Amino acid sequence: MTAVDLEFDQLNSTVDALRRSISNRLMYGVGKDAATARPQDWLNAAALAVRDRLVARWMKTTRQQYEQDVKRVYYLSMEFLIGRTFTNALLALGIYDQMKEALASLGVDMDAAAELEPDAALGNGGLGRLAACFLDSMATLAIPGFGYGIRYEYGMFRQQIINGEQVEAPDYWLRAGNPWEFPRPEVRYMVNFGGRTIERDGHVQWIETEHVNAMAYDTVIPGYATSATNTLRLWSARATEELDLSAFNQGDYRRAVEAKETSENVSRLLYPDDSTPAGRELRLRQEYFFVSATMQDLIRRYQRTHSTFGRFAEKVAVHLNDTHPVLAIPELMRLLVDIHHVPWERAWKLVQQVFSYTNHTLMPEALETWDVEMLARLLPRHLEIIFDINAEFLKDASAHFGHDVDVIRRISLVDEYGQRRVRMAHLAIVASQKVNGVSKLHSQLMAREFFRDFAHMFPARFTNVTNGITPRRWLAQASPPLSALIDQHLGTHWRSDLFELRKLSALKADPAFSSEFRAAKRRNKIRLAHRLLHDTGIMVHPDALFDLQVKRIHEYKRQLLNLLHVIVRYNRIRAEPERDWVPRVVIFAGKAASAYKMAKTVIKLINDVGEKVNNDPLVGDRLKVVFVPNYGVSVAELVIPAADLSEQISMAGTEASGTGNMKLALNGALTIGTMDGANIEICDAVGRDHIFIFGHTAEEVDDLRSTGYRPRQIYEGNPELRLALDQIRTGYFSKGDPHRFSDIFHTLVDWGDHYMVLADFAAFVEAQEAVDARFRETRLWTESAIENVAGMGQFSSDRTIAEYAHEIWHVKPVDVGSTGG
Ligand code: T68
Repeated sequence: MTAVDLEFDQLNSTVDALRRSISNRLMYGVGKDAATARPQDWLNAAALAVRDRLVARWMKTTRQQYEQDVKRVYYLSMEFLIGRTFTNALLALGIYDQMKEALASLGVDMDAAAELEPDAALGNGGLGRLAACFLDSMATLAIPGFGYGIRYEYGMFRQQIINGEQVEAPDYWLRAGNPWEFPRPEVRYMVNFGGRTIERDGHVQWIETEHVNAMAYDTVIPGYATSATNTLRLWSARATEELDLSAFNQGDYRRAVEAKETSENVSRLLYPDDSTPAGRELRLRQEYFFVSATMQDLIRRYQRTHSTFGRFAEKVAVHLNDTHPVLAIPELMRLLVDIHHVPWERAWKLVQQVFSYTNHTLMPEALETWDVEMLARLLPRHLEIIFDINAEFLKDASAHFGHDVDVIRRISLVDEYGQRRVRMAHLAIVASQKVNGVSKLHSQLMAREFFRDFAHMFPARFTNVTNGITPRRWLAQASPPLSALIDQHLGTHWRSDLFELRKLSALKADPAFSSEFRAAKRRNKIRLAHRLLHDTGIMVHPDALFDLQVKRIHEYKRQLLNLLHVIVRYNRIRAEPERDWVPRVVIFAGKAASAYKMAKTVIKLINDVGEKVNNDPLVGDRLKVVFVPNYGVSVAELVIPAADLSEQISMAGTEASGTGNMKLALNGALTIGTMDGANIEICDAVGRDHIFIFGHTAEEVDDLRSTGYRPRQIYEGNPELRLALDQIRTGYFSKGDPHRFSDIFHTLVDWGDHYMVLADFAAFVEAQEAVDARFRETRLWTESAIENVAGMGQFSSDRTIAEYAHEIWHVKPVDVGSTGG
């Protein structure tokens, strides 16, 4: 940044300047005067004032990228779970305090106003939030990166808990307008569906299609303490102008207009299914809709400065966040070959140079496939291209493996067992120059087991990039008390270099620091306790151990294992109320996919157990069970800083990485966890003494399964476990409906216990006893908590993005100058 820019920035950052801007924006942007403005209007006016301060930087970054003709990375994701933007933008610009004062001088309480901002909840869980952390880090590192996705009108559903059950309500997040986005009606691309293909003059044409326009909405993504900013471009469906002429000519104007209306459904809503792909046609349309617009857009941008495709791979990297955007591969082939007349071999080489792919799950049922018949109907040209890619690939594979039919069947892009389906992960692997998993264990399992044939063919293609989280949102923003304390001792630079936190290690034995560290945690616990009382009516004591399991509700994540321990603890307390129990508040939060019955039953069971435990006078404050409704980014920012204990208890080999585990450790929670996903790396980083590891390893899980796992034997052999399960089975927690939870019982005891809850139960309870023992030793506990914070340097998404940029995308930062901080 030049000295003039810097001065301009500083002038704009004063309380006075901000107050003037807010008043201006209230009048000319929102159209209200101060006398009638509601808090929401003030928030919008303040947001616009902030946005104005980002725009100059944004244009400058964009201009510099253009002038320097840099290589850009396109991060394609069906999900961006951004959460709120206001506070985040203030912190990035370094004007948080000034804004608070400016608003106060106008009679507005900033904290209250900030709570009115809806979450941009355009994602399901970890995968979507990871994409949002990556945007933050790409901007902060000044990497020329664009996020591309869908501007859903309805984001992740709002979860209400009514009578202990999940009830879904639509999330119309755009109701009050979205001050952060710029509509770009001039940036539109036509996206086609259906029709058929013909050959003319040696080129394939895709004809007789139906179409819809994709219109761009741009959101500025500010970097922290830099003037670099990036763009998140989300596509919204707009009906094309022409009407269905046949209907129109028959005088059926209404039907013609209605058909246009339905074409806009494609960007209407986010599919709320995490780890269980919905095999629905609209989902396939969504996937194609956004990648087609994106590929057209990036080609247009490339062509602004290049007249041939000769340098395409030097200037473009396209990253696939899981398989959801994989149709970008045949779409780019189609655009290059059919539209721009690049020869097939040349086009395929380019494709293989620009794409890279991250896998986020290995559970077979979660790997995406699409019915060949549906593809043929909706995207006939793409299916042809996929078949052509497959034919060539299988030739190479035969050359590599010899004529081994089994291998060929296994790796083919088309699954021929039963109804033919295209395996999207296989297409991604074949077309990508790099394929990565999201933790060391996950990447190993990918290369050694799930995709071993591919790894054999393309050993250099497979790599690991362990996930990370942005410390700006997950510590600086979410925990003002702890970040202020760290600032006092280390300065503020840890926000950009999280390895700085290492220095906290030296302070862990300093009694003054420890007690301030505890005080910070306590303030976060009090903040949460107030909210719990207000939202659920449950009163919890801030000196209790806050034990948190927050994540999607899924059998593999084993909320049931946690709950079985709760029930056993409850029974123990009732048997011996006078023992000096370590008081615990066990907090659950998370959404269940709307069609996932077992997950919904688990939510009901948690609430029923809570009802019983929380109202038992014999138990009192020794144990509380709370289900916090509507888990999402904002709820996470509230609960994570208040946690003492972090539950990361998936069956080993099932959680690809986890990122909540990192957020909690960064906030000084100790982990109780299995050797799964990134837990293993967290364990290495914080030290075995500061984490509670239990249960079967991934290898032991495999062994146990192959030697014959008998959950019923475990049930019969462990009296406490047996009692707890019998209570579930016989209606102890569901008086009046004794069979409500019998499926849970049978799943665990009689139907194979697929996620080996019972196999890990005894070890889990033992680990929980060790947790209690440590918690009694306040000094030791605090030391461990500090070691957890100190060890989190490597889990910054800045480190993750630096690895992607260097090892996978081969992109460099653009020099724009820092703004201090
Ligand atoms: C998560 N995956 C992994 N999927 O479960 C988690 N799936 O271990 C990992 O840390 C995280 O990704 C980031 O790498 C998901 O969140 C989905 O949300 C999803 C959405 C639609 C379809 C399938």
